[in-house]
Amino acid sequence: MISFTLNGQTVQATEDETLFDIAKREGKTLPHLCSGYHQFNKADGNCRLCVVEVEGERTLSASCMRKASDGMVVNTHSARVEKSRKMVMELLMADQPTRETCPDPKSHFWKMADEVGIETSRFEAKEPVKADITHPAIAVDLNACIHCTNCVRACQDLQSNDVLGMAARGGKSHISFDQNDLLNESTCVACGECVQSCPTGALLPRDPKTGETVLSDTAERTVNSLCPFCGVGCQLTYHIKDDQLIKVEGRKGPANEEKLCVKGRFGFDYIHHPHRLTKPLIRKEGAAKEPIDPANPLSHFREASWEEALDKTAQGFKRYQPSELAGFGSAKGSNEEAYLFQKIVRAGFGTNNVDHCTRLCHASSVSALMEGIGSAAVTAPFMDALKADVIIVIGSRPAQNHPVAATYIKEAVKKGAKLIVMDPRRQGLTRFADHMVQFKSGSDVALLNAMIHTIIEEGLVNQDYIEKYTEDFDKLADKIKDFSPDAMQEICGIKADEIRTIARTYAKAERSLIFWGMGVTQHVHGTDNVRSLMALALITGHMGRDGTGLHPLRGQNNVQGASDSGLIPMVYPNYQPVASKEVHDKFEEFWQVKLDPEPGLTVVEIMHEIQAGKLKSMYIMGENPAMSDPDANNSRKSLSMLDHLVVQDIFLTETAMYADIILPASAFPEKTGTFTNTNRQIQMARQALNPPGQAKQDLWIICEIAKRMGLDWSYESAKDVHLEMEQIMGSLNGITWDRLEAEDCLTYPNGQAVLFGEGFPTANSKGRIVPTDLIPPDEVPDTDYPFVLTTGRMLEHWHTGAMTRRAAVLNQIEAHPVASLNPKELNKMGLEAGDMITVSTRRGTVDIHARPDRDVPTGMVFIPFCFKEAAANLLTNPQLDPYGKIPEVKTCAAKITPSKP
Ligand SMILES: Nc1nc2c(c(=O)[nH]1)N[C@H]1C(S)=C(S)[C@@H](COP(=O)(O)OP(=O)(O)OC[C@H]3O[C@@H](n4cnc5c(=O)[nH]c(N)nc54)[C@H](O)[C@@H]3O)O[C@H]1N2
Ligand SMILES: Nc1nc2c(c(=O)[nH]1)N[C@H]1C(S)=C(S)[C@@H](COP(=O)(O)OP(=O)(O)OC[C@H]3O[C@@H](n4cnc5c(=O)[nH]c(N)nc54)[C@H](O)[C@@H]3O)O[C@H]1N2
Ligand code: SF4
Ligand code: SF4
Ligand code: FES
Ligand SMILES: [Mo]
Repeated sequence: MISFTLNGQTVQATEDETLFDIAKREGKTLPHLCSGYHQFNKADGNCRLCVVEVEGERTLSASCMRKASDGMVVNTHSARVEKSRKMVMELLMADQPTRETCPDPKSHFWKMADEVGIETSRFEAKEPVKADITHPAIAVDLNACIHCTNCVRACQDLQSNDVLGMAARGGKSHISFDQNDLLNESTCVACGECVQSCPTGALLPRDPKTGETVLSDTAERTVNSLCPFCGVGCQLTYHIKDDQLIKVEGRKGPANEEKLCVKGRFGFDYIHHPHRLTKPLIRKEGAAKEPIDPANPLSHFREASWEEALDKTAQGFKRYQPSELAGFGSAKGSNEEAYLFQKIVRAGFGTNNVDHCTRLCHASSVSALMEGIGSAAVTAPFMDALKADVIIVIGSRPAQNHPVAATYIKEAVKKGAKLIVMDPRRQGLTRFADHMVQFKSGSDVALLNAMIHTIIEEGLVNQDYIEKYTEDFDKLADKIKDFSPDAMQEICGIKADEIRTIARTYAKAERSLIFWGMGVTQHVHGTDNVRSLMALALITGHMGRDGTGLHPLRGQNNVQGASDSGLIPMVYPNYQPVASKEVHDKFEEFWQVKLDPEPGLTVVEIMHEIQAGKLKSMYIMGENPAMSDPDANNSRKSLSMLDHLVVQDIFLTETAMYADIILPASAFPEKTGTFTNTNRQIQMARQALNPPGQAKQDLWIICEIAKRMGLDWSYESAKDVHLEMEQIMGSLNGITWDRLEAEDCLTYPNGQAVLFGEGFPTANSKGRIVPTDLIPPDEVPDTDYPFVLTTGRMLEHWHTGAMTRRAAVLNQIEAHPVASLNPKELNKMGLEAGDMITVSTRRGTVDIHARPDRDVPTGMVFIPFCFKEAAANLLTNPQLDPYGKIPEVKTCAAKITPSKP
């Protein structure tokens, strides 16, 4: 600690605090434009508005750059300082339109002008330039730019998107997108970080509906909450006027530090879409179950009162035996909703047939991780990328699907970490990668086992770690003999030398961290893929220390929490096995009901059992299986065969069209609850708005159905539910509702970010190494179906498109269904960008626009599953991984023909 004089007062500080921060802490925020306005990794010191006088020094100092030192005497508002600030402000104002003609009269800039006491400038104005309103989300008017470079640093340092820069020299220098491109034609990914950092209004957000710019201070109120989309769990602030969301800004959460991506920042308006369900709907007597006429989607339904809809819902469920009922809960809902949903199925329906989209997602990760190390959550948070020396990203495209997590990986690379990307397709992280390992799809085990072979053969294993913390290394060492890089190179398409190089790089590093995603899990051998990744980490001891470990990137905003809360057929909340008599008895006692002793059915099994006549009725909340389950023709047939289907959603989804009763629910900003991100961080979301029309809170709806099924429930709020969860979920130890309210974010278990430094939660505390064999994909290309079809996501759209295709900005950026192919394949077929093609597999056919994409290898076609007009899942293979029961949606055989005009 040091001590110095600030404006006549003695203050204490540390040596790394800046004078700006100390003054702020002491209650005096100094005028500022280039620093302190937005969260930056480092201050810049270029606007000179924050200057202070240090006694005995000839020049004034920028307080945002200057550290305090012992005994220094600082004055923040001396006559010299005031005079200098006025001059600075006048010079900056010369670069501005007048307050009346500028883009944002209430901007931070004008607040600073008022604070410093400057109205007009005596200096010459710069040449006017044309505003750029080509982008649907961002309006650019560089007439208001003061060259503070906040946006450049936001784009480069915070997001590592590297679109914005300064071009030209001297008086002609200016902000530029790429090579001075229009924003819409640049490589901008619309994360909006630059917009949030701009103090003048030169960059402003646009209203998604009207395109008008949204000025500072428009909001009547703000609410601190979370992003509703992905598992990164960005904290944000909703800005509200006239009960409409008008703007979203990033907030300083531990997982995002104010950063957001295009969906979180500009994708909020789906909640105000006219398609929102606002009244309960009941299928008309005698109306058929086939899909509804798209032009008149409500024709099969009539409006109903809540009383009638809820009574009919519960009476319907009561007609069936427990084994004839099932429920799909939601990873978009809160922990409290997930807990109540699994409870109503278990305690009210009397069955464990309750599952959710994790089955299509990380089920294979969960089965491998539970088997090997007794815990399925990540062992380290993604921010630990910054502490790693080597990072592997396999079967995952974080720059697109976890964009804010990706910023940490990109930053790590800039600071010297080595990045190995392993994926059949190139991607956003490729340009940061030291090794882009573009291997053959479906050959992960071959590639990973060849790496393990190298590590064992070259003695790069961590013998101490293996002895202390693992078992069955011998079995692996024995099995791996067949997997030399030379033997595997043909199969995986990567040269033996390259395999050896990446194996050494991973093994020899002090700290290596592995991220993986759906390219690893969504295969018939998904569990084996994860077992191989785990073996890599266990034999090298890259586990349990900062910057090491295993991070299966969780997808949905609450898929971690929904799983933790028990939306899984074989386990109760906190992974307590249904099959254990002790656990079963404990829950019977705790809930005071009779419970089914048998584990339930999984998502795809449920779809099959409907057609076998065993399942008759379902409750589906916040999932869209008609679009997200594999082999959609078949899953839609199953949905149509149900006697009694109740769908609780915010839109009339493709799934809801098969419903007998549709219950209009609350969207994310309309409710309060806790959500768990991929880092095991439990965070508080707060209600910003009321649901529209007669739509109701999800929690209320579940409770009302439960009451009508004879359950004696009296939860008034999410807090009541959380209090019950705290009693039965050990993982919530110390994580109380009140603490979450106050602190916004708590990590489980016990605040530990990195797990397993001292062994694993297994019977003998050791991690089990499970050797794997080569299993080919269930369907490989042949002469009839020569292409590999792979499916997945795009940056702007969320899964089945239910939300994002109703978000104006997102749907303008990606408006039409596209299939991506290598340009060489398009040339071969004589096709151009945008031409229609027909893609078919043994299960279905879609007509779709062709998009040339060099990231896709020849022989492959990629289709995202967000477009209902060309639903990718009409094509996919429902074949399951035997352990995780996850379908192989990442690869099947397809043929492509140009569509007939
Ligand atoms: N924008 C956006 N973000 C999202 C989502 C969204 O819908 N939209 N969804 C969220 C959810 S729930 C999830 S689970 C995550 C998913 O996020 P990711 O795991 O990144 O998902 P995908 O895009 O499906 O596929 C990942 C990668 O697998 C690769 N791949 C294909 N076949 C193989 C293979 O055989 N081996 C390997 N190693 N790789 C292969 C693909 O080329 C692709 O790059 O994203 C989350 N974030
Ligand atoms: N071909 C192919 N298929 C896949 C995948 C793939 O890579 N390829 N990936 C799989 C993966 S990883 C996943 S996670 C699944 C995702 O599959 P789903 O979970 O079925 O997909 P979403 O579109 O996210 O569905 C969410 C639904 O919840 C509704 N909703 C949103 N917020 C709320 C709310 O607050 N309350 C209520 N009641 N409803 C709400 C939305 O309108 C939407 O209908 O898809 C899987 N399917
Ligand atoms: S929106 Fe994001 S990617 Fe685009 S210029 Fe701004 S900071 Fe860069
Ligand atoms: S990274 Fe994920 S959580 Fe963050 S803003 Fe984007 S979609 Fe939302
Ligand atoms: S805020 Fe310190 S120099 Fe700009
Ligand atoms: Mo997912």
